[in-house]
Amino acid sequence: DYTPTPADKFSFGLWTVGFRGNDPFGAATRPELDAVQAVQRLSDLGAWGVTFHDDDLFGFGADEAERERILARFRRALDETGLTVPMVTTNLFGHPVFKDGALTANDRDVRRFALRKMLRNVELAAELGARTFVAWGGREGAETDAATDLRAALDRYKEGIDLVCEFIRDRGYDLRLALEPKPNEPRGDLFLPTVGHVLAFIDQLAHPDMVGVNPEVGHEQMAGLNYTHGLAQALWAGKLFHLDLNGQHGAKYDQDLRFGAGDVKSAFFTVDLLETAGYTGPRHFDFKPLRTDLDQDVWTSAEGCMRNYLILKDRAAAFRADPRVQQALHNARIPELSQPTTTPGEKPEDLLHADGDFDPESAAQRSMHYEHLDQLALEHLMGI
Ligand code: GLT
Ligand code: MN
Ligand code: MN
Ligand code: MN
Repeated sequence: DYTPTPADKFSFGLWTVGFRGNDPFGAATRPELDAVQAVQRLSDLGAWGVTFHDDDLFGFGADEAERERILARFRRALDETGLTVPMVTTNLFGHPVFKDGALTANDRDVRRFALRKMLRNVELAAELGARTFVAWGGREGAETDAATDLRAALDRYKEGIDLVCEFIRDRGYDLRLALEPKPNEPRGDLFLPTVGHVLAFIDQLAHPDMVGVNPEVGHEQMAGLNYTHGLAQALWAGKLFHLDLNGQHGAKYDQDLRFGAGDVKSAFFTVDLLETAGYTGPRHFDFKPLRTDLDQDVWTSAEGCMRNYLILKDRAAAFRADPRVQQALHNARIPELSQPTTTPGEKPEDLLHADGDFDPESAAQRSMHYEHLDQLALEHLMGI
């Protein structure tokens, strides 16, 4: 009946169910949500984990005593519910001090402040047993290329991430970083805009093994890219450390719809990939309940994320198990793609002179039968 349990490893950001509905054109439509209440409600719904920014929990200016008090209360709620904190992240975008970025701000004092905020939050993440530390460069970017030095910005981005890794190593924490790409919004152009950019950036780092990607559905789709392909390449590179599931309708502002409410066919193949590729990490939702909706409707939205994942998991499994699909996959030569292109021991020199009888004209006459295969996928998705 698609009721989630902690074994499904569903997690939610405090900022998701806690989103108050403010947007660039209008004020909040919902009251503040207490973090302890969020933990309890999420646990009641069958979630496994809760994640947060430092500022979601404490507020930007909280002093040590205030932090301790809030943390004690939060920990009690975690203990009572059994909810885990698999991931923690840092708010380096909300306060006006970060108006020109954090790790890549032109103002060096701001960069040093941002790093201190991050290191402090790494301590908290480790203290709470989180295994992943997400870094979304929300304000790392520009509106005009006159206002930055693009190559220096990348040097500073690397310096910042390297320093956080060094800190984690020095402290001996069991923590990995996951960088979250986004092409734009709130800046005109953000640095590290897509999964591919992040993967290439990681190669330049001092400790590439400690750093992976946190791909978000909507962010790749805002760039017109195929989210499932991005996930697959991150998995292939051993870099899918975490992910943000939500919904988006094409290239427009970041919608952060509940998971499934967007490109549902893409969501079907995303779940199919995660469930067949052996991804064992959190199924983390980063969505914003519609600002038209209040009270219980917020929780209906959270529940919808999990239900949609479980329904799609069910549909994808049915698709894979269907003998007609297996035949169609065979007819489409999918298993053939797993065969290496050369035979063992075959050298380029051998290949150059091989297959003398291959006729490209007749090979071009082989239909791939993808229409039928795709129709079967759609019918399973639609529940026929
Ligand atoms: C913010 C952003 C998300 C990021 C969060 C982590 S904050 O809500 O829109 O995509 O994942 O910093
Ligand atoms: Mn306008
Ligand atoms: Mn996100
Ligand atoms: Mn988003």
